Amino acid sequence: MNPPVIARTIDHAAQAAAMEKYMAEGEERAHALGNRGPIRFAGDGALHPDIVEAYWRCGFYVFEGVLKADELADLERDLKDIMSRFPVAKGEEVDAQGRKAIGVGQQAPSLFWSKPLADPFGGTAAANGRHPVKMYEPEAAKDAPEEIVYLMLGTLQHSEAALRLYGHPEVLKMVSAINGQDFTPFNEALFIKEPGLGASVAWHRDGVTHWDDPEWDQGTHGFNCMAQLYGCTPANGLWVVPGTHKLRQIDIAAMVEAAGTDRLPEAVPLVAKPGDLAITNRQVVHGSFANNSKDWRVTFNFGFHRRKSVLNVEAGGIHNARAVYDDARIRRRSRMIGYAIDARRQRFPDETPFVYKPHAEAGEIWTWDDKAKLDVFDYNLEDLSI
Ligand SMILES: O=C(O)CCC(=O)C(=O)O
Repeated sequence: MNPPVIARTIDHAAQAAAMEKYMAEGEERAHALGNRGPIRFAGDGALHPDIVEAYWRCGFYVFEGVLKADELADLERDLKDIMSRFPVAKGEEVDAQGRKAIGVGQQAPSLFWSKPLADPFGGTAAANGRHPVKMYEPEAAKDAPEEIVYLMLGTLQHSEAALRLYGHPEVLKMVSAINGQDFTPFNEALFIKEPGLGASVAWHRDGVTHWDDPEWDQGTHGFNCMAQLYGCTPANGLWVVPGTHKLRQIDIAAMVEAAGTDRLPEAVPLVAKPGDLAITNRQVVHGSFANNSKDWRVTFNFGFHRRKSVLNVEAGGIHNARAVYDDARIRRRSRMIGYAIDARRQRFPDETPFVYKPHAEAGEIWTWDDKAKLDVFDYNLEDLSI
């Protein structure tokens, strides 16, 4: 038997008009939330209570002006270097200059490819099926490449600027205020949303463990820091459904069904300028549309957990192989924080470096040198995904 062929025509012009209206309205809602501003600490060193309140109310916060011009220039130089080292095409082993390409010879997950403006995960069983609905896929230009890299994992081994950002003292102080002084790493990712090409990331929330844990709460799955190299707009940035990080159960497919579109009516865009750094709760419903705009969006993404959310927990399967995250595993993965702090100290000697309490208590000293550079190869095999 041959199943019936259902011809589905997409009215791209109507979609584009609806999207424009949605973006304008979403931006207005985003600005009314009151969850943006510089990183501020109260007199006793705690994160300013207004920030803490707004973050937990919304599930995300945009810290303005965190990265200064010199750091942005370093990151941009490394981004260009990284992109020049991508394979010439999917499945190839060399870059455009004939060098061994990034990802070749690595065991750890590295590059993720997509057709231009497509949604590679939505509506598939990939990543534990956590992206239940396929997003709208605009038409890409006829001369667009067959496939593009839109995501790279394990960023810290490919970019010293990204490593130094990971050791940013004010950012780590903020992380420690939210996740506790014994916070742990999660993983690091580079999202590249190139104009007219960048893929969509379908609506999802990140956590895959702990949902039935009696001690579960709004912060159980930690959060991601999202540093913006070029800023982000409603057209190319992340969208978030505020408050959904507080819900144990949520049916994303039903939300899309009820809306009759992937333009979820309660969602707001994360709008940022170059150098802003947002934090996004991993339990909040979030996603991004294909970048059909004229603007680049490049996010240096790095996440952190509360120690109790990962210690002796068996997890994995999405970013790293399934394993029990015992104390030794967490300590080993946390060396990246030590290397980052030291790499940053070398580049920005006038800053006061962050002191990571677990290292201080254990008397561990991490030095960013030639030996360390070899030690970080494939470090993300030991990510702490939950
Ligand atoms: O930046 C994006 O477009 C997607 C980010 C995301 O889904 C995540 O960090 O979990």
